[in-house]
Amino acid sequence: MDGPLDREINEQIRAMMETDPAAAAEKIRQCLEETDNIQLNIAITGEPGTGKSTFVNAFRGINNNSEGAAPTGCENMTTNPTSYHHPDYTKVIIWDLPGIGSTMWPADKYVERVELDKFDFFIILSADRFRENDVKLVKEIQKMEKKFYFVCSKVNHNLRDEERSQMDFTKEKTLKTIYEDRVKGLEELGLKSPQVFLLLSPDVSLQGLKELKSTFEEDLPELKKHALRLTMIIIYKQVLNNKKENFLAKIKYYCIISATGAILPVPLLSAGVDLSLICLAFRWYLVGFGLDTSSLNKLAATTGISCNDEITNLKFKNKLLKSSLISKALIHVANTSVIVSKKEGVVSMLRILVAPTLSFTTTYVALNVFVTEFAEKSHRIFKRALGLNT
Ligand SMILES: Nc1nc2c(ncn2[C@@H]2O[C@H](COP(=O)(O)OP(=O)(O)O)[C@@H](O)[C@H]2O)c(=O)[nH]1
Ligand SMILES: [Mg+2]
Repeated sequence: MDGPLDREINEQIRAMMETDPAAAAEKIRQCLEETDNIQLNIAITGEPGTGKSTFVNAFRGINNNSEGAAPTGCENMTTNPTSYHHPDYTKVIIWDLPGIGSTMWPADKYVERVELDKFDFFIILSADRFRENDVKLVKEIQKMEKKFYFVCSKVNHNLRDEERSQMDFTKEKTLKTIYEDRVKGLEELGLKSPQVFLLLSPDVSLQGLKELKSTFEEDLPELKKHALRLTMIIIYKQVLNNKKENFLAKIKYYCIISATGAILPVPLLSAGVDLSLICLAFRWYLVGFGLDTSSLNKLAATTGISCNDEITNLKFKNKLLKSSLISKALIHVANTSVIVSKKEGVVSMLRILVAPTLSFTTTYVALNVFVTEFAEKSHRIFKRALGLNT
């Protein structure tokens, strides 16, 4: 499955992310303006038999028996995710997914096996009240910060049942009750203003589907942009992880230098070596993760974020972070020395004997903290720069 952008542009942006995150952010900003070029992969999901394949057809404006329609009915269960282009919307691909909770697609394996994370937007079909599997899907989608519509299919069956059992039955009142009940179910899961649509039957001309389509048309540009932003954040995270791995792999060399300095029996030399190394590495990491002042200024300028914004404020937080992390590292040295001296009692001898390990550990801990925290911070800032809340 292709991502929201052509492979070539994706690779171009990835390369920029490695060397110049601000330039990558600017390129992404340009891509966000051309929503026609952004692909949106929509997954139609839910339990088996809820009308997913029928919905795929209706959404594409065709009937179940039209040519090229998704196979429907209990004899034509969807066995693998199958894609369909939408005739009216450019770069919108609809994926008819197998039902969650069937013998072939058990609920506990569904998310991984169906590769739910590859899809950008979800339409969950349910032929009744919320079930455990629907909740599972909603939670997974929320975890990925993606969006979804909830579609209640076969509502004509609910209407028929209510009509039989209620003396004062009216269609409007029952539809309102069903709608409110489904919305309440989603709100109880912590969702604000969930988008719920009722489908009375698979008829392509019916009201529920018309409403869904007009909402979708309105939402489409924003859905595409959201999909692009999320994908770019995932790529950035991969780039950051590679950088992190590289930096972490080199830490042991710094630690050896630090430990070598530490065995020299000159008072305070080891702390001096540790500290200057730590400061040097700190600077490399800042630049490497695009957190130095000039990179942050460039990012702020390209993303149009004002001076009072969080991104600019982070520059000041960096300064604080710098002092607090370094003092943390020194406190670590101090604490370790105290523990050793109390236990053994022969402070000066042990100071020389244990110094290499001590210095090694201190530098190791401090540099690990920097790399991990900076990677995390860089990820948050980039997310923010692309307009996603952190
Ligand atoms: N009454 C009614 N039947 C529907 C509706 N949607 C689908 N069906 C029927 O339900 C059966 C299963 O539909 P299908 O699309 O294959 O379900 P899937 O397994 O979720 O893909 C088919 O016979 C459809 O005609 C609906 O909204 N109302
Ligand atoms: Mg199906």
